[in-house]
Amino acid sequence: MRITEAEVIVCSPGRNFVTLKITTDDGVSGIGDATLNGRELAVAGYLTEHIVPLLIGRDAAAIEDTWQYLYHGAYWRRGPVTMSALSAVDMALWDIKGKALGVPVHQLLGGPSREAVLVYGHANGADIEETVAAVGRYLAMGYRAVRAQTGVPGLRGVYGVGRGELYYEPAEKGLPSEERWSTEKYLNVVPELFRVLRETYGHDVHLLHDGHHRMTPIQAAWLGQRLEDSRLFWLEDATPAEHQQSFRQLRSHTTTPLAVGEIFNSVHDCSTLIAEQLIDYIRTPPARAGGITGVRKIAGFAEVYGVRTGFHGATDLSPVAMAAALQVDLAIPNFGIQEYMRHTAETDAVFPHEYTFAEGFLHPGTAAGLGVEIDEEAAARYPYERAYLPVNRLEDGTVHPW
Ligand code: EZ4
Ligand code: CO
Repeated sequence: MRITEAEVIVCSPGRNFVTLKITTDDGVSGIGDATLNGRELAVAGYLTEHIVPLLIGRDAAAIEDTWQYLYHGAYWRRGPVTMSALSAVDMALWDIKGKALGVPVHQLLGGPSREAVLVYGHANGADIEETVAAVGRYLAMGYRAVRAQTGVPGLRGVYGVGRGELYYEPAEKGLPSEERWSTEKYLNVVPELFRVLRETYGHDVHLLHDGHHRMTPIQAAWLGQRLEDSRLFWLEDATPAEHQQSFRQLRSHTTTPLAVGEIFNSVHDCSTLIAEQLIDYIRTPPARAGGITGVRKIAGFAEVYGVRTGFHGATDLSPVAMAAALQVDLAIPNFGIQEYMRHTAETDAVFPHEYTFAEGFLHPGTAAGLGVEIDEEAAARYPYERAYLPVNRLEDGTVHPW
């Protein structure tokens, strides 16, 4: 089964997506997600110019060999552009293998370890009252786990606070917008938000929160301590993710469970975090880690140290990435939770998929392969539109992690 064609499809059904479609001489084709929010065309160019020529004529069944060839063969390994490109190739090859053998990919990964995949949804509001109401709407839809993010008095455009839709889309068309930030103001509201949420909904729902890399380790430690009685499922990206050593300090101060890793690309980015058990959940998804092959290396390493997964699943990960994540989630022993931000109807129409939501769980379905397709005619109706994530500044104008 030789690869005869590999095509990069860029489309924008409400937001930009980069998809790789690989076709074999048997007529089987598979798809992978190569979207890197705000840097989409870098990955598209990397694929078109440097990867596609290497794929033509290769054995589509040799997934691990192709992963090693592209990872080590580049010499310039790791990094988000390289690894997003590799992720797309790898997902497409697993999709092909599943279709060729007539089984869903989770059967190739050892079969299901659970009946369905626990997911969390995203509630947000302009203030505590609105956010509490938004959490109630998610619970009414059947969610058992909800991430809560609230606006902060005195700050405009806070991360995680959208327009009250089921999806939250931070990327904006055109050049980057700028937001203003104060960690001190933020810390004034977050403990109170979770106190009110527990008072309103009790302890029989999982609550999560994303700090989005904005606190110093000692600020994060303060927040983690204040949140202990609210018993969060996790506090995510409490402090900038590239400082693995910061988590030693944070971990020694709080029993609030910690999650990090959506911006990581390999096990090397989280080896200290995992081996020293400084985190509870690793968030690096197949779309960032070099596909299913790459994320299995991270998940396997994490399993050894009792760290569970909680893959990133925001709207900038296409339904193709979500389908791939769900195949892994269902199969691995150390699954924890899956982020699930619903896509728009336009996106779902371009990427028809088999996964379904019921009572707070997703199931990847039993279709052969990943269980997702791309409607190329529909995709062609939505050409790429330049878009960026916002840039963040402190109140005095200093650039701060967004
Ligand atoms: O900001 O995916 O947990 N989810 C997140 C996301 C990220 C976006 C960046 O593209 O942090 O909302
Ligand atoms: Co996050």
